[in-house]
Amino acid sequence: SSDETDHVFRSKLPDIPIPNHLPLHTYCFENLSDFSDRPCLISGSTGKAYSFTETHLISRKVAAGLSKLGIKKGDVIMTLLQNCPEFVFSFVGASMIGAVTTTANPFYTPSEIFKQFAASGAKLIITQSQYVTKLRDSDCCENNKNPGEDFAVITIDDPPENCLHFTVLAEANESEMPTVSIHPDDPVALPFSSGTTGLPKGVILTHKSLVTSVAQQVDGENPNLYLKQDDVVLCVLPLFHIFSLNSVLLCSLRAGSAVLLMHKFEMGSLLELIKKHNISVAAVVPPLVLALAKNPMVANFDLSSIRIVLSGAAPLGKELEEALRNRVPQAILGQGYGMTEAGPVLSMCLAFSKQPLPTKSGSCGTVVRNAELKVIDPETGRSLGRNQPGEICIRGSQIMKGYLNDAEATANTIDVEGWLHTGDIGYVDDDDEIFIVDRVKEIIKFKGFQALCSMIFGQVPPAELEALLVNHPSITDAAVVPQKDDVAGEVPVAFVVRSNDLDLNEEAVKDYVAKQVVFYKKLHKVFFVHSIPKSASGKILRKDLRAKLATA
Ligand code: AYL
Repeated sequence: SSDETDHVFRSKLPDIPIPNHLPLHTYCFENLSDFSDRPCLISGSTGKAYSFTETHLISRKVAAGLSKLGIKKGDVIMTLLQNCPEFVFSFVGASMIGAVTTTANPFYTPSEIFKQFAASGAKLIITQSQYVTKLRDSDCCENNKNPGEDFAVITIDDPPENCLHFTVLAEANESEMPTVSIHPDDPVALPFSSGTTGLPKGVILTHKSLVTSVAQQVDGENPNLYLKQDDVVLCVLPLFHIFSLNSVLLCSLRAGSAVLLMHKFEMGSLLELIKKHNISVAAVVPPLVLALAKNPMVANFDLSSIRIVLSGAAPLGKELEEALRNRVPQAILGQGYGMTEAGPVLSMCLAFSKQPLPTKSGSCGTVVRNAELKVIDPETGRSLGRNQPGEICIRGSQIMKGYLNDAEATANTIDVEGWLHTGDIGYVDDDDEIFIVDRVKEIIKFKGFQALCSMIFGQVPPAELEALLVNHPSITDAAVVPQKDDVAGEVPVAFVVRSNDLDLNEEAVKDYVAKQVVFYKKLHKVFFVHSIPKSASGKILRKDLRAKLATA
């Protein structure tokens, strides 16, 4: 077999026993009795805290309430929520009855929400009253389904007409929760991602995937990410994204750390909350690192409680890491590298472990344990040795089961030997540290965040924008590629072939797209061309277009 000739990289930490036969909620609360009265969830805005016992109890009530509303094992519910305790109760409650949560971005437009709702087959939405108008928008009801009539809509605040209040879940009788038997390969979470190519797809994460991934981070004698019971973990990154859901929420539940929930990012309140709650672990993304490093306000606040800063989801430059070090000299700074489809964590900084190891600036950490990582030549597929950049592949029980209803995309991502191909180009150095240097996948990553908004991990799938563009009556063909941008890192720009309507100008095309997508997917430029370069098999030659941009 080719395995014999593969260069396979492993963690420097030994493998550990992982109880991934357990359902996710059972695993997360397995050690509950050790910290039952300690704070589990703290709402940043109200200060209200829920202990582990309370969190567990309300989740059981929600499980009973969901079941009373007709949700059964295997059914999908959708959360359209900012970070809040109800997000946690809903996710865990659904898990308890074998239901699956698809997490949607509340900034999405009605049509984006509808696409995820329809594709996931969700039966119920848990949201905030301010988003209900989006569900009533005609774009969201293409199939003539009416919120509140054809599917239940539950709001965590005052329910608008036809909606139910969250108390129908949270005040249900937990003893009426049905007993279901959950298999480790049953799905529990259904985040959406476009992976390396194509449209957004449901990523099936099973109980086994998430238990394995959390264990790889926080379990064992010498956990890779050592979280303690007296830690307060910052949860400002949105829980609808797998970074926050897994490495912040689920890891903290398992380890007994408190989670400080911020429903939106705002620098002033973040700094206040760090001080007030002695936040000790902060999960961040590079744009937030930039804000913490550069915002003059930060200098006036005491950040000495922070002992770990975990950055992930996008590359963190060395200069930026150094600038942050000046603000929090006592803290260990390091990165995690993940991908929704990978469960999500592939690698984590070993300086976060209980017995910390030295690490280098700029590295994304070392492959998590109980997993195998290899680097392959993207042309030949042959595995490469140390210090040679190639496509990163990962294998282990943590990776997704596959894409929902898309066997072809699944087969293109997970090969017959079980290796998940990330579309990221990187190498492993002499000390087993991973460095990401490039990407071969289509995805455009808009980074940054809008003031007063949530943090953005804008995944912009070119195929999604291309599909919208060719739907325009005056556009015959289109291609979308990333363009480098000082602020956002990358922004989407389009090459468009017009039919006969030469009046169609750049602004009109931009407006047409802007109306249909969340703000970070908006086109920044439109170039009109006579044709889109394609390979013999009809694939868009994105490289050629990117090269064109570089010289434009
Ligand atoms: P998705 N450095 C460079 N690129 C990264 C990094 C990193 N540290 N982390 C993620 N990426 C890119 O699905 C990479 O291209 O999940 C990867 O394929 O939104 C893509 O982002 C995946 O984007 C953690 C730490 C989760 C990180 C994550 C990342 C989840 C991002 C849990 O503990």
